[in-house]
Amino acid sequence: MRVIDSHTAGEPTRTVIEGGPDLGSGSLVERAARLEAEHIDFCASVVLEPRGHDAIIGALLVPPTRDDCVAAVIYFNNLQNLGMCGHATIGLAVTLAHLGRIDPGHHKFETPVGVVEVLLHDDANTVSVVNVKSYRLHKDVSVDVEGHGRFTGDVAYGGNWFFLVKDSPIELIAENIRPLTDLTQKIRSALEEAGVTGTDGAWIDHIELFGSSVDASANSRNFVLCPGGSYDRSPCGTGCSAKLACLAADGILEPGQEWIQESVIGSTYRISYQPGTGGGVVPKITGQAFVTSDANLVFNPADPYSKGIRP
Ligand code: PYC
Repeated sequence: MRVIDSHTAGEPTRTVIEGGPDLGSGSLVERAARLEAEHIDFCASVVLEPRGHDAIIGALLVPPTRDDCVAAVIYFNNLQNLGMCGHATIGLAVTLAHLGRIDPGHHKFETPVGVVEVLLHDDANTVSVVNVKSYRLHKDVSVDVEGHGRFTGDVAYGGNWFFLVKDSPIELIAENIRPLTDLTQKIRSALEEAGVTGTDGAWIDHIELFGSSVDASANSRNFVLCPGGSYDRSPCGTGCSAKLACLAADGILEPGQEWIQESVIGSTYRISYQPGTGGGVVPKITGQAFVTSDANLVFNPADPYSKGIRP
């Protein structure tokens, strides 16, 4: 199985180029459901140890259903599929450029939650993604978090579901990744216990804490807990989209105005939005990705961990 690894602002993506499962025909939503239901061994073997690790997002290329899309992709992590993934979309664009499949310019990718527009800049490492429409569902939802007291945040959609807390009680620095992970996992459990969900009962699987940026040129710093328990090394493309929806709804950021979002490791995205039709925002995320390896995964039937180490 041929894979190309990249990182976007520090967050890794593994794109499966050849050797992935045949998901048959149908819409991308149907094929994504088939990947999750019938090909768990494939997903685990690509992203889990010993070949992968908790933070890797897999990107499976499948035939697009639309003529205007240069690629169709299903993202998956160590737990499940992801509807959209901002950092992996930037990584995918750079990967396709590395393969000579796309040139700098405008392209469209199909994802299970909709079509996203991608601008590959001339350096072939910088990418701007115009994401699916994003919106805030609830403002100021409060939950009691075991050992930490009451937390108030917004529930917003950016291609995935997020709970966004404005003022992190723990400093957002790499040295605090362990306590930040523990706290955000507890916040997520508290939301589950309180029955707080996204639209149609969707699990709020990402938690974002915000605070002041370390670099004075950035507007804010974040820590993002991902569904499988790892943290996002990048400022999280879909998390930035949810943030933009909240900034717009609060009248803090004007359409087209730029915001620089810093991650917990100090990497940045430049982000902005245009108003969405019928509400919400259409986010634009700009970041850089780099290819780190072009490899073949080897599957030996005698290897007891060939299908990944699963707890
Ligand atoms: O960039 O959207 C993102 C993302 C989601 C989970 C990890 N990265």
